[in-house]
Amino acid sequence: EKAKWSKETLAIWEKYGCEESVDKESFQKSFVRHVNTTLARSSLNVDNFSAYQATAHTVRDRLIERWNATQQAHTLKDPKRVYYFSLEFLLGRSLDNALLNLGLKEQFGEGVKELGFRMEDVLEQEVDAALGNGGLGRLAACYMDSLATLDYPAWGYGLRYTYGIFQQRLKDGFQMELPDYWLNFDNPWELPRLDIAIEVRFGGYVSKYTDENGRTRHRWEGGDGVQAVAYDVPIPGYGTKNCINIRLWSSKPKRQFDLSRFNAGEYEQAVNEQMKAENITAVLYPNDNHMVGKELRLKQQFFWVYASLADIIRRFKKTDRAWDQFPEKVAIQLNDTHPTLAIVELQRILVDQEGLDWDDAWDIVTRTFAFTNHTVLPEAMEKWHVPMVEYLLPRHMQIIFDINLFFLQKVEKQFPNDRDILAKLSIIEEATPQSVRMAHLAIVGSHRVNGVAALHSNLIKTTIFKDFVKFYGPKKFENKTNGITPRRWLHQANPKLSNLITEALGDKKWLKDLSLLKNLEPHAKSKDYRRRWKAVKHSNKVRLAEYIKAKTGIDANPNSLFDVQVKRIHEYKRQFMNILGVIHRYHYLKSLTPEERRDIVPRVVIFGGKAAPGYHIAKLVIKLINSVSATVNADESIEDLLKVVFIPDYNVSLAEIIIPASDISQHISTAGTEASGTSNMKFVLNGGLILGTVDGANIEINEEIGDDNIFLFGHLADRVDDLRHAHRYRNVPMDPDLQSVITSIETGNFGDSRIFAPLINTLTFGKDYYLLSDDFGSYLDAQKLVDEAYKDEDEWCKKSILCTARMGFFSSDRAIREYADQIWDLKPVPAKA
Ligand code: CR6
Repeated sequence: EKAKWSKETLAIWEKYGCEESVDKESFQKSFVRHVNTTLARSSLNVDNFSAYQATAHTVRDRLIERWNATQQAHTLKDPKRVYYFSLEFLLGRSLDNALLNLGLKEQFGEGVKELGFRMEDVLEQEVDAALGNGGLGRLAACYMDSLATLDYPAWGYGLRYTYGIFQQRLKDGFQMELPDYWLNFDNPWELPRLDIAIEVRFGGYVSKYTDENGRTRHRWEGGDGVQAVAYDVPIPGYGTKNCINIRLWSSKPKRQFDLSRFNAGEYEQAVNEQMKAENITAVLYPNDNHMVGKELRLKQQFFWVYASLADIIRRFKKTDRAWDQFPEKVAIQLNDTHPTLAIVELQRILVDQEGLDWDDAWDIVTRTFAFTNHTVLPEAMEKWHVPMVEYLLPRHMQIIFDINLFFLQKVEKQFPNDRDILAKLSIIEEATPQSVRMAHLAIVGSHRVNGVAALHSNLIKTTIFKDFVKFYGPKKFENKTNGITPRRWLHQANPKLSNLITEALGDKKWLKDLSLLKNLEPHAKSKDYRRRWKAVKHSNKVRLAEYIKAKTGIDANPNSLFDVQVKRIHEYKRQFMNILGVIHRYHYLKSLTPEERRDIVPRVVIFGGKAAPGYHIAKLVIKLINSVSATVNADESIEDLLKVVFIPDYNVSLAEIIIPASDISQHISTAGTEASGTSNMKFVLNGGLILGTVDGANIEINEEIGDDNIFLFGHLADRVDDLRHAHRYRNVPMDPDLQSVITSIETGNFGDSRIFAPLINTLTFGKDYYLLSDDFGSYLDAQKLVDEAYKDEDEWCKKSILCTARMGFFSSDRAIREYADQIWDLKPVPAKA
């Protein structure tokens, strides 16, 4: 296009195409312009929210510039790209992150101040983008930050849910769910691309025909169409001009409405189709580590992978390349099994539409995809009933059967007459009705499979996928230990600690190379440095205490030990064990003489987290925490020695306040159940110690920071099967301390005990599947060690500094480099120096 323009025209484009400045004055100019034009407000009518919007738009303009430059540079260079397919991106707030990553925080902060606002208040106006449940969604967000920061050519693909994860309220201590209508006001962090619309189809039928070469071919025909419309979310890197893209699809009706019905006066039916179409991306399913086989969820998955693949292929086809080069230009990472249908859809495109032979197509498919597994919990394994898949996606179901047939033929060849292994490896589960095992499909259709922490990656090889290891050999399965971005989880969430670190290390290079934190170690010996480190932790605790007071009315004394467990509420995470431990402590405190009490370390035990709306046992755990909280906090005889707090509506921006304020945090899953955990890394990076089981990434954290700086307890993963077996078939007596706590609940010390019967039954009739009784004794012992250690404030502070200093390994930059080098074969492409 440019070539066609006259010199004069080009000159005009160039004259006005210069970059927006980033100094204080240009900020103010843009800010006022956005107030007056974008918001259509007079300068006399600006509240904090408008100030936020104007600031956001000012930053957005600068983000888009980088985003454009990056996309142009990548189009020009046409490097291999990675596409990260994730049904969840838990981004949280964007403004502060963009200001810091772009290096604008100081001058824009000054600018906004002179205009009469405080940046803190402005930042507080933003609602979280909460398009995820927990660890998996936040991991995707951290990985996007690292991909951008390290200049990798990468895209995220996901869904633009109208409603994110529900908001949690408490009523009489019970969880209530409110819809998260996060798009109520305009969202400056997305670029609607209404021109990019892809028609997606469901249903219909398959017809067979013979092509000009005499080959039998298949065609998917008929069915109902909906549109996928693109919304692009720019993700700026830190200390680079690169800014990558997450493309989120929103569903829209194909036609506005059925005109014939409309004209016939059937208005309601006329808009029916519209409503059905918009339903697809209406809401994020609120289950963490739990599969619910709803048709709408399957539709979401297909809608998303169909549109994303069409988009990727359109981009690939812009350059005239042969199909066998596809895997040299495209790597697709499957974030859990949610996008597994992409494997089938790519095979369909290549065979049915592009006319490739099955085997050639399958070779391209398997070289393109890689699969990350995030759990070993049986209830989380995705399985879809064959009749449902057949009805929604008739051609895809045929292709799945064919993939399975060819796969099992190879298995048969390698293990002749072994029917057992065929049944175990089959993509189809032979039950009534049959089901498609998505994990099996994902393994068969990928060239690499990875777990998310060392223990987890070993576990999948020896348990759920062990027969696949027999068939493929061990090399297809590897480990990629999760990581977190230090930009958001230290620099942004804990600015005071970030400054103190920068001061000790001399510059901010550590934010791009987290291994440099090791140079903090010598400072642990400096008394003055420790004093300042402690002061930072204290001020973070004051900030959290103020938040707790404002939200719950509870006084949390910042001089107490802050003991935190914040994460999704799940039986396997054992918040139940934590609150039972709190009751034990309460009884212990009540048994002490005033003399003995003087030696006690005061504690504030803090909980937070959402329970899936249909997970009744998890909801009862929340109720029990709140009942214990009510009793303990109201017991004046306990004074400040123990406070129990449940902070409602835990989310990313709340995590940014809680994590920097923790002295000790709990990561106490039954060994072998928590694939990795990532908040454990965030706490330790912020100088918080952890109390945990020998599970997930706790193990590698221990290896990095040393035995002296972590409190581990409980049975190991290799004991779990035997212990469960014992509960099931022998009469194992309950741990006596646990028994007395349970009796206390049953006596009514924490309100009407009948409410809690189903919860308590999990320990008795439920055979204590998560082994609370087996671990309770060592849990209490570990808690005693924590109390003892905290008495020596100075020693504790040394540990805290060493923790931070030794966390370099857990940067998501390290994790992303491993994926890029070992799975994607991807090279950085800086947009501009
Ligand atoms: N629930 C794991 O349970 C892990 C994250 C990210 C989880 C958790 O231990 O840290 O993934 N698994 O890898 C799933 O969501 C299936 C999670 O967040």
